[in-house]
Amino acid sequence: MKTAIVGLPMTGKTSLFTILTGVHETARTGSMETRIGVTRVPDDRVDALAKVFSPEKVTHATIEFIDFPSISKESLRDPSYLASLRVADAMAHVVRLFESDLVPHEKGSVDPMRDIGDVDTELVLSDLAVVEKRLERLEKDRKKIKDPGLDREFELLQQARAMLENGETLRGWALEGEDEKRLRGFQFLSQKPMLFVLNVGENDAGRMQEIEEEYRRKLVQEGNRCEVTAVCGRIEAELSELEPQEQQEYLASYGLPGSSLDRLVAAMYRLLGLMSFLTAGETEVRAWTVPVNSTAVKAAGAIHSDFEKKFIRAEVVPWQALVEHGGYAGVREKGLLRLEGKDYIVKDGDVLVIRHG
Ligand SMILES: Nc1nc2c(ncn2[C@@H]2O[C@H](COP(=O)(O)OP(=O)(O)OP(=O)(O)O)[C@@H](O)[C@H]2O)c(=O)[nH]1
Ligand SMILES: [Mg+2]
Repeated sequence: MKTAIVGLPMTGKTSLFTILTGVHETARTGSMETRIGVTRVPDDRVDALAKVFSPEKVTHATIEFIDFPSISKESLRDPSYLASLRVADAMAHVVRLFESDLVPHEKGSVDPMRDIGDVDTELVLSDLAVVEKRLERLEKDRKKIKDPGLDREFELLQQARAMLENGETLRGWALEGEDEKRLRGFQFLSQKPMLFVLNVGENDAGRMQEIEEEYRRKLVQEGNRCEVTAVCGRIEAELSELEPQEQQEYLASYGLPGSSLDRLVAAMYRLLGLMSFLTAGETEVRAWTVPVNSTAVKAAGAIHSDFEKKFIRAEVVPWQALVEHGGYAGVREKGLLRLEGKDYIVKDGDVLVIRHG
């Protein structure tokens, strides 16, 4: 899972990247260069299961974060910048809420809703250019070749153009099945799920949850594939040098509900409709990320494509039960290990043992 960290200049993108990945700022060789870091998704369940099984290997889910130079008309014309942005699964737009005389804001004042609108407008204009170019091409091709596929693509792109010309992003566009496949290859920027990361000033750290709620009301609507999370970049960058226990105490003293990593990852999972199931044994304890409402056979496929093809049954137990009863023998004795078929809907935190041919 790749998340692009984007935003206007001096909003705290690199600070956030460092907090999330532990990768520190290094000199860039080119002004359009991106940096990649991998983050282990924090998961208490994995840690608890690892205590029970003492496995050789413990594997958390991971998210790749990419720190992008600030977004602008120029950067969105740079081919390598665009190419890296297109392959991202989601964007995290770092929005500046902090005031600072030492750090000038590109637009002269702090105005989060203006910045959100401006960045979205750049994404929309970039997509519009792609749509118009393709429509021109299709216009010519459709005169020469009769193909219902091309006709449908033409229709869909006209709809896209209407939305984009109206200044709307494509995030709320519910495309399904064949239509979704037809347009997938364009990797439209304004269609990517969007997490707004509010970078709150240290004086407002205590009001972070309140601020997050306020912006959630403004920005998140049913089906518009947006989420909001607040962070305090300055404080957390300083805390990242401390031991986890100390970090927790500091965060609590600022009235912060957990680290930004925990909250950002949770928001990202909600945004993308993801959950985790687990596998546990003496060789490995591991978290696997799948879409919410995945069936047992799809979950098996996430582990190995052969498990999906040759799926017989899944043994399922909630992770708490496995921890509480000290392993499989314990839960089997209590009758807590259930046998489920292909169509079983896997739940967040289920531990699965896949029986396959
Ligand atoms: N006061 C305050 N300063 C911050 C905060 N977050 C970042 N800064 C400062 O803002 C400046 C820019 O931070 P970066 O993280 O480099 O921002 P950026 O968005 O990566 O900047 P560019 O890549 O240059 O566009 C640095 O001097 C940071 O110390 C914050 O929450 N509060
Ligand atoms: Mg930066």
